[in-house]
Amino acid sequence: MYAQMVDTGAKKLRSPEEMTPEERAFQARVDADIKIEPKDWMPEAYRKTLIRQISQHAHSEIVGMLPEGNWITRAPTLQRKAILMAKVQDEAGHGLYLYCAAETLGVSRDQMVADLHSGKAKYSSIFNYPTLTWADIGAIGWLVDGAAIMNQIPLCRCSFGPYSRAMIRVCKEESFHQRQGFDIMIKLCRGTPEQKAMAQDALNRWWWPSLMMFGPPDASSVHSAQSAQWKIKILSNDELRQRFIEQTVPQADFLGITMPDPDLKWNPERGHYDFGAIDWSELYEVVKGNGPCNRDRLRARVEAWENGAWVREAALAHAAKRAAAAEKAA
Ligand code: BYC
Repeated sequence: MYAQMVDTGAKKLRSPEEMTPEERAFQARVDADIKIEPKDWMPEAYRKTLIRQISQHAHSEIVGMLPEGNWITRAPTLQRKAILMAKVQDEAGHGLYLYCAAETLGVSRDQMVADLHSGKAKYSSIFNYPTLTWADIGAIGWLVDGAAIMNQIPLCRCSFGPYSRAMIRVCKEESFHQRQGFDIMIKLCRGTPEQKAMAQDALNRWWWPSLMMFGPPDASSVHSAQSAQWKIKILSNDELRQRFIEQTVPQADFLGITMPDPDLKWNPERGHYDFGAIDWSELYEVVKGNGPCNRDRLRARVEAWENGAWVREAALAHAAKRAAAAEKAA
Protein backbone atom coordinates (compact mmCIF):
# COMPACT_ATOMS: atom_id res chain seq x y z
CA MET A 1 0.00 0.00 0.00
CA TYR A 2 2.77 2.44 0.88
CA ALA A 3 4.48 1.70 -2.41
CA GLN A 4 1.46 3.23 -4.16
CA MET A 5 1.76 6.57 -2.37
CA VAL A 6 2.18 9.69 -4.41
CA ASP A 7 5.26 11.58 -3.26
CA THR A 8 4.16 14.97 -1.97
CA GLY A 9 7.11 16.40 -0.14
CA ALA A 10 7.88 13.15 1.64
CA LYS A 11 11.59 12.41 1.59
CA LYS A 12 12.59 9.51 -0.67
CA LEU A 13 13.20 6.31 1.31
CA ARG A 14 16.80 5.18 1.53
CA SER A 15 17.55 1.82 -0.03
CA PRO A 16 19.75 -0.63 1.96
CA GLU A 17 22.67 0.27 -0.36
CA GLU A 18 22.34 3.95 0.57
CA MET A 19 22.30 3.22 4.31
CA THR A 20 25.30 3.27 6.62
CA PRO A 21 26.16 -0.11 8.23
CA GLU A 22 24.57 1.13 11.48
CA GLU A 23 21.39 2.11 9.67
CA ARG A 24 21.25 -1.25 7.90
CA ALA A 25 21.62 -3.10 11.20
CA PHE A 26 18.91 -0.90 12.72
CA GLN A 27 16.51 -1.54 9.82
CA ALA A 28 17.21 -5.28 10.04
CA ARG A 29 16.17 -5.23 13.73
CA VAL A 30 12.99 -3.35 12.85
CA ASP A 31 12.24 -5.77 10.01
CA ALA A 32 12.72 -8.69 12.42
CA ASP A 33 10.20 -7.10 14.85
CA ILE A 34 12.82 -6.62 17.57
CA LYS A 35 11.80 -3.65 19.69
CA ILE A 36 14.05 -0.61 19.73
CA GLU A 37 14.77 0.53 23.28
CA PRO A 38 15.85 4.04 24.37
CA LYS A 39 19.54 3.20 24.84
CA ASP A 40 19.84 1.38 21.50
CA TRP A 41 21.45 3.15 18.56
CA MET A 42 18.84 4.73 16.31
CA PRO A 43 18.93 7.11 13.34
CA GLU A 44 18.52 10.71 14.43
CA ALA A 45 15.50 11.07 12.13
CA TYR A 46 13.80 8.05 13.80
CA ARG A 47 14.31 9.68 17.21
CA LYS A 48 12.95 13.00 15.96
CA THR A 49 9.93 11.38 14.30
CA LEU A 50 9.06 9.57 17.50
CA ILE A 51 9.47 12.69 19.63
CA ARG A 52 7.19 14.54 17.21
CA GLN A 53 4.50 11.86 17.14
CA ILE A 54 4.59 10.79 20.80
CA SER A 55 4.65 14.35 22.14
CA GLN A 56 1.78 15.34 19.84
CA HIS A 57 -0.10 12.28 20.99
CA ALA A 58 0.53 13.27 24.63
CA HIS A 59 -0.65 16.84 23.96
CA SER A 60 -3.81 15.43 22.34
CA GLU A 61 -4.63 13.50 25.49
CA ILE A 62 -4.16 16.58 27.67
CA VAL A 63 -5.97 19.04 25.39
CA GLY A 64 -8.61 16.32 24.90
CA MET A 65 -9.56 16.71 28.56
CA LEU A 66 -10.91 20.21 27.88
CA PRO A 67 -14.00 19.59 25.72
CA GLU A 68 -15.20 16.81 28.04
CA GLY A 69 -14.15 18.53 31.26
CA ASN A 70 -16.57 21.24 30.16
CA TRP A 71 -19.46 18.83 30.89
CA ILE A 72 -18.43 17.38 34.27
CA THR A 73 -20.51 19.90 36.21
CA ARG A 74 -23.49 19.43 33.88
CA ALA A 75 -23.60 15.63 33.54
CA PRO A 76 -27.26 14.59 33.91
CA THR A 77 -26.83 12.17 36.85
CA LEU A 78 -24.37 11.56 39.68
CA GLN A 79 -23.36 8.27 38.05
CA ARG A 80 -22.70 9.91 34.67
CA LYS A 81 -20.66 12.59 36.46
CA ALA A 82 -18.51 9.98 38.24
CA ILE A 83 -17.94 8.07 34.99
CA LEU A 84 -17.02 11.22 33.06
CA MET A 85 -14.63 12.35 35.80
CA ALA A 86 -12.90 8.95 35.71
CA LYS A 87 -12.61 9.12 31.93
CA VAL A 88 -11.14 12.62 31.93
CA GLN A 89 -8.68 11.55 34.63
CA ASP A 90 -7.69 8.57 32.49
CA GLU A 91 -6.80 10.99 29.66
CA ALA A 92 -4.43 12.81 32.02
CA GLY A 93 -2.82 9.45 32.81
CA HIS A 94 -2.44 8.68 29.10
CA GLY A 95 -0.74 12.03 28.60
CA LEU A 96 1.68 11.22 31.42
CA TYR A 97 2.61 7.77 30.07
CA LEU A 98 3.22 9.33 26.68
CA TYR A 99 5.30 12.25 27.97
CA CYS A 100 7.41 9.69 29.87
CA ALA A 101 7.83 7.58 26.71
CA ALA A 102 8.97 10.69 24.80
CA GLU A 103 11.37 11.68 27.62
CA THR A 104 13.23 8.38 27.13
CA LEU A 105 14.28 9.81 23.74
CA GLY A 106 16.10 12.72 25.38
CA VAL A 107 13.54 15.51 25.20
CA SER A 108 12.47 17.26 28.41
CA ARG A 109 8.88 17.68 29.54
CA ASP A 110 9.45 21.46 29.75
CA GLN A 111 10.53 21.53 26.11
CA MET A 112 7.49 19.54 24.97
CA VAL A 113 5.14 21.79 26.91
CA ALA A 114 6.88 24.91 25.55
CA ASP A 115 6.43 23.58 22.00
CA LEU A 116 2.71 23.03 22.60
CA HIS A 117 2.26 26.50 24.05
CA SER A 118 4.18 28.22 21.24
CA GLY A 119 2.07 26.41 18.62
CA LYS A 120 5.10 24.54 17.25
CA ALA A 121 3.79 21.12 18.30
CA LYS A 122 0.41 19.98 17.08
CA TYR A 123 -2.35 18.09 18.85
CA SER A 124 -5.29 16.24 17.34
CA SER A 125 -7.56 18.43 15.21
CA ILE A 126 -10.64 16.85 16.81
CA PHE A 127 -10.26 18.76 20.07
CA ASN A 128 -10.76 22.10 18.37
CA TYR A 129 -14.51 21.55 18.05
CA PRO A 130 -16.98 22.66 20.75
CA THR A 131 -19.07 20.34 22.94
CA LEU A 132 -22.48 22.00 22.64
CA THR A 133 -24.81 19.42 24.23
CA TRP A 134 -24.63 16.36 26.50
CA ALA A 135 -24.98 14.19 23.36
CA ASP A 136 -21.54 15.46 22.31
CA ILE A 137 -20.06 13.58 25.26
CA GLY A 138 -21.70 10.41 23.93
CA ALA A 139 -20.48 11.12 20.39
CA ILE A 140 -16.92 11.81 21.56
CA GLY A 141 -16.74 8.52 23.46
CA TRP A 142 -18.33 6.56 20.63
CA LEU A 143 -16.61 8.18 17.64
CA VAL A 144 -13.48 9.95 18.89
CA ASP A 145 -12.39 7.23 21.30
CA GLY A 146 -13.46 4.66 18.71
CA ALA A 147 -11.18 6.32 16.14
CA ALA A 148 -8.41 6.63 18.72
CA ILE A 149 -8.57 2.87 19.46
CA MET A 150 -8.53 2.05 15.75
CA ASN A 151 -5.36 4.13 15.39
CA GLN A 152 -3.75 2.95 18.62
CA ILE A 153 -4.22 -0.84 18.43
CA PRO A 154 -1.60 -1.08 15.65
CA LEU A 155 0.65 1.26 17.66
CA CYS A 156 0.83 -1.50 20.34
CA ARG A 157 3.01 -3.30 17.78
CA CYS A 158 5.14 -0.30 16.79
CA SER A 159 8.92 -0.65 16.78
CA PHE A 160 9.73 1.63 19.73
CA GLY A 161 9.41 -0.33 23.00
CA PRO A 162 8.23 2.39 25.43
CA TYR A 163 5.58 3.70 22.99
CA SER A 164 4.26 0.24 22.17
CA ARG A 165 4.02 -0.72 25.86
CA ALA A 166 2.27 2.55 26.79
CA MET A 167 -0.27 1.90 24.05
CA ILE A 168 -1.30 -1.48 25.46
CA ARG A 169 -2.58 0.06 28.66
CA VAL A 170 -4.01 3.11 26.91
CA CYS A 171 -6.04 0.90 24.55
CA LYS A 172 -7.59 -1.04 27.43
CA GLU A 173 -8.78 2.19 29.01
CA GLU A 174 -9.92 3.65 25.67
CA SER A 175 -12.18 0.66 25.15
CA PHE A 176 -13.99 1.52 28.40
CA HIS A 177 -14.25 5.13 27.17
CA GLN A 178 -15.74 4.04 23.88
CA ARG A 179 -18.36 1.93 25.66
CA GLN A 180 -19.37 4.74 28.00
CA GLY A 181 -19.89 6.98 24.95
CA PHE A 182 -21.95 4.38 23.14
CA ASP A 183 -23.98 3.83 26.31
CA ILE A 184 -24.86 7.55 26.42
CA MET A 185 -25.88 7.36 22.75
CA ILE A 186 -28.09 4.29 23.38
CA LYS A 187 -29.83 6.05 26.24
CA LEU A 188 -30.49 9.15 24.15
CA CYS A 189 -31.59 7.20 21.09
CA ARG A 190 -34.09 5.21 23.16
CA GLY A 191 -35.31 8.34 24.93
CA THR A 192 -37.68 11.12 23.87
CA PRO A 193 -37.77 12.40 20.25
CA GLU A 194 -35.87 15.48 21.49
CA GLN A 195 -33.13 13.30 23.00
CA LYS A 196 -32.84 11.26 19.81
CA ALA A 197 -32.63 14.48 17.78
CA MET A 198 -29.79 15.62 20.06
CA ALA A 199 -27.93 12.36 19.38
CA GLN A 200 -28.45 12.79 15.62
CA ASP A 201 -27.22 16.38 15.77
CA ALA A 202 -24.07 15.30 17.64
CA LEU A 203 -23.40 12.58 15.05
CA ASN A 204 -23.87 15.15 12.26
CA ARG A 205 -21.26 17.46 13.79
CA TRP A 206 -18.67 14.86 14.90
CA TRP A 207 -18.71 12.40 12.00
CA TRP A 208 -16.55 14.25 9.49
CA PRO A 209 -14.04 15.63 12.03
CA SER A 210 -13.68 12.04 13.39
CA LEU A 211 -12.72 10.81 9.91
CA MET A 212 -10.13 13.61 9.73
CA MET A 213 -8.46 12.37 12.94
CA PHE A 214 -6.69 9.70 10.90
CA GLY A 215 -4.72 12.38 9.08
CA PRO A 216 -4.52 13.43 5.44
CA PRO A 217 -5.06 10.91 2.63
CA ASP A 218 -2.09 8.61 2.07
CA ALA A 219 -1.23 10.40 -1.15
CA SER A 220 -0.71 13.67 0.77
CA SER A 221 0.80 12.26 3.96
CA VAL A 222 4.33 13.58 4.34
CA HIS A 223 5.56 11.20 7.02
CA SER A 224 3.76 7.94 6.25
CA ALA A 225 6.24 6.19 3.97
CA GLN A 226 9.21 6.68 6.30
CA SER A 227 7.16 5.86 9.41
CA ALA A 228 5.95 2.66 7.73
CA GLN A 229 9.52 1.62 6.88
CA TRP A 230 10.43 2.11 10.55
CA LYS A 231 7.25 0.33 11.71
CA ILE A 232 6.11 3.36 13.64
CA LYS A 233 3.03 3.21 11.43
CA ILE A 234 1.73 -0.30 10.82
CA LEU A 235 -1.41 0.70 8.89
CA SER A 236 -1.84 3.76 6.68
CA ASN A 237 -4.10 6.76 7.39
CA ASP A 238 -6.59 5.69 4.69
CA GLU A 239 -6.64 2.06 5.72
CA LEU A 240 -7.41 2.96 9.35
CA ARG A 241 -10.10 5.43 8.25
CA GLN A 242 -11.78 2.76 6.12
CA ARG A 243 -11.70 0.25 8.99
CA PHE A 244 -13.23 2.82 11.31
CA ILE A 245 -16.09 3.44 8.87
CA GLU A 246 -16.66 -0.29 8.53
CA GLN A 247 -16.86 -0.65 12.31
CA THR A 248 -19.02 2.39 12.96
CA VAL A 249 -21.76 2.26 10.30
CA PRO A 250 -23.49 -0.83 11.81
CA GLN A 251 -23.33 0.86 15.23
CA ALA A 252 -25.20 3.91 13.85
CA ASP A 253 -27.75 1.51 12.32
CA PHE A 254 -28.17 -0.14 15.73
CA LEU A 255 -28.76 3.28 17.30
CA GLY A 256 -31.27 4.14 14.56
CA ILE A 257 -29.50 7.35 13.57
CA THR A 258 -28.22 8.33 10.13
CA MET A 259 -24.69 9.05 9.01
CA PRO A 260 -24.50 12.59 7.56
CA ASP A 261 -23.13 11.28 4.26
CA PRO A 262 -25.55 10.62 1.38
CA ASP A 263 -22.76 8.86 -0.56
CA LEU A 264 -22.08 6.31 2.15
CA LYS A 265 -23.09 2.90 0.84
CA TRP A 266 -21.89 -0.68 0.87
CA ASN A 267 -19.95 -1.62 -2.23
CA PRO A 268 -20.33 -5.39 -2.67
CA GLU A 269 -17.60 -5.52 -5.32
CA ARG A 270 -14.99 -3.88 -3.09
CA GLY A 271 -16.39 -5.52 0.03
CA HIS A 272 -16.15 -2.11 1.72
CA TYR A 273 -18.25 0.99 2.29
CA ASP A 274 -17.80 3.79 -0.23
CA PHE A 275 -18.07 7.23 1.33
CA GLY A 276 -18.38 10.87 0.30
CA ALA A 277 -15.52 13.30 -0.28
CA ILE A 278 -13.87 14.60 2.88
CA ASP A 279 -13.35 18.36 2.97
CA TRP A 280 -9.59 18.33 3.51
CA SER A 281 -9.40 22.11 3.53
CA GLU A 282 -11.23 21.95 6.88
CA LEU A 283 -8.54 19.68 8.39
CA TYR A 284 -5.73 21.88 7.10
CA GLU A 285 -7.40 25.02 8.49
CA VAL A 286 -7.94 23.42 11.90
CA VAL A 287 -4.37 22.12 12.00
CA LYS A 288 -3.11 25.62 11.10
CA GLY A 289 -4.88 27.00 14.18
CA ASN A 290 -8.09 28.26 12.61
CA GLY A 291 -10.61 25.75 13.99
CA PRO A 292 -13.60 26.87 16.08
CA CYS A 293 -11.80 26.41 19.44
CA ASN A 294 -8.02 26.42 18.76
CA ARG A 295 -7.40 29.71 20.53
CA ASP A 296 -9.51 28.78 23.57
CA ARG A 297 -7.79 25.41 23.91
CA LEU A 298 -4.28 26.85 23.86
CA ARG A 299 -5.24 29.69 26.18
CA ALA A 300 -6.67 27.17 28.67
CA ARG A 301 -3.46 25.10 28.59
CA VAL A 302 -1.17 28.12 29.00
CA GLU A 303 -3.28 29.43 31.91
CA ALA A 304 -3.24 26.01 33.60
CA TRP A 305 0.56 25.89 33.24
CA GLU A 306 0.98 29.38 34.69
CA ASN A 307 -1.48 28.77 37.54
CA GLY A 308 0.33 25.55 38.40
CA ALA A 309 3.76 27.20 38.69
CA TRP A 310 3.57 27.31 42.50
CA VAL A 311 2.93 23.55 42.64
CA ARG A 312 6.00 22.81 40.51
CA GLU A 313 8.12 25.21 42.60
CA ALA A 314 6.88 23.66 45.87
CA ALA A 315 7.58 20.12 44.59
CA LEU A 316 11.10 21.11 43.54
CA ALA A 317 11.78 22.81 46.90
CA HIS A 318 10.48 19.72 48.73
CA ALA A 319 12.65 17.38 46.65
CA ALA A 320 15.72 19.58 47.27
CA LYS A 321 15.03 19.52 51.04
CA ARG A 322 14.70 15.74 51.07
CA ALA A 323 17.87 15.31 49.03
CA ALA A 324 19.77 17.59 51.41
CA ALA A 325 18.42 15.68 54.43
CA ALA A 326 19.39 12.33 52.86
CA GLU A 327 22.90 13.62 52.13
CA LYS A 328 23.29 14.82 55.72
CA ALA A 329 22.14 11.48 57.10
CA ALA A 330 24.54 9.52 54.85
N1 BYC B 1 -4.69 16.59 13.76
O1 BYC B 1 2.22 12.93 7.30
P1 BYC B 1 1.06 12.86 8.24
C1 BYC B 1 -7.02 10.51 21.80
C2 BYC B 1 -0.41 16.50 10.99
S1 BYC B 1 -6.16 11.68 20.99
C3 BYC B 1 -3.60 17.37 13.86
O2 BYC B 1 0.01 11.86 7.91
P2 BYC B 1 1.82 11.41 10.63
C4 BYC B 1 -8.05 10.94 22.74
C5 BYC B 1 0.79 15.63 11.32
O3 BYC B 1 1.13 15.72 12.70
C6 BYC B 1 -5.76 11.06 19.43
N2 BYC B 1 -2.52 17.23 13.07
O4 BYC B 1 1.63 12.70 9.73
C7 BYC B 1 -7.70 11.81 23.77
C8 BYC B 1 1.83 16.22 10.40
O5 BYC B 1 2.29 17.48 10.90
P3 BYC B 1 3.78 17.69 11.53
C9 BYC B 1 -4.33 11.39 19.13
C10 BYC B 1 -2.56 16.23 12.17
O6 BYC B 1 2.37 11.83 11.93
C11 BYC B 1 -8.69 12.29 24.64
C12 BYC B 1 1.02 16.56 9.17
O7 BYC B 1 -0.32 16.74 9.60
N3 BYC B 1 -3.74 10.24 18.50
O8 BYC B 1 -6.72 9.41 21.58
O9 BYC B 1 2.53 10.33 9.88
C13 BYC B 1 -10.01 11.87 24.49
C14 BYC B 1 1.11 15.53 8.07
O10 BYC B 1 0.40 14.32 8.38
C15 BYC B 1 -3.64 15.38 12.03
C16 BYC B 1 -2.49 10.25 18.05
O11 BYC B 1 -1.79 11.24 18.14
C17 BYC B 1 -4.74 15.57 12.88
N4 BYC B 1 -5.85 14.81 12.82
O12 BYC B 1 0.31 10.88 10.85
C18 BYC B 1 -10.34 10.97 23.47
C19 BYC B 1 -2.02 8.94 17.47
N5 BYC B 1 -3.37 14.48 11.05
O13 BYC B 1 3.87 16.77 12.74
C20 BYC B 1 -9.35 10.51 22.60
C21 BYC B 1 -0.59 8.97 17.09
C22 BYC B 1 -2.15 14.79 10.59
O14 BYC B 1 4.76 17.32 10.47
N6 BYC B 1 -0.36 9.73 15.91
N7 BYC B 1 -1.67 15.84 11.25
O15 BYC B 1 3.85 19.14 11.92
C23 BYC B 1 -0.48 9.23 14.66
O16 BYC B 1 -0.89 8.10 14.46
C24 BYC B 1 -0.06 10.11 13.51
O17 BYC B 1 0.77 11.14 14.02
C25 BYC B 1 -1.24 10.71 12.70
C26 BYC B 1 -0.64 11.61 11.61
C27 BYC B 1 -2.05 9.60 12.05
C28 BYC B 1 -2.14 11.57 13.57
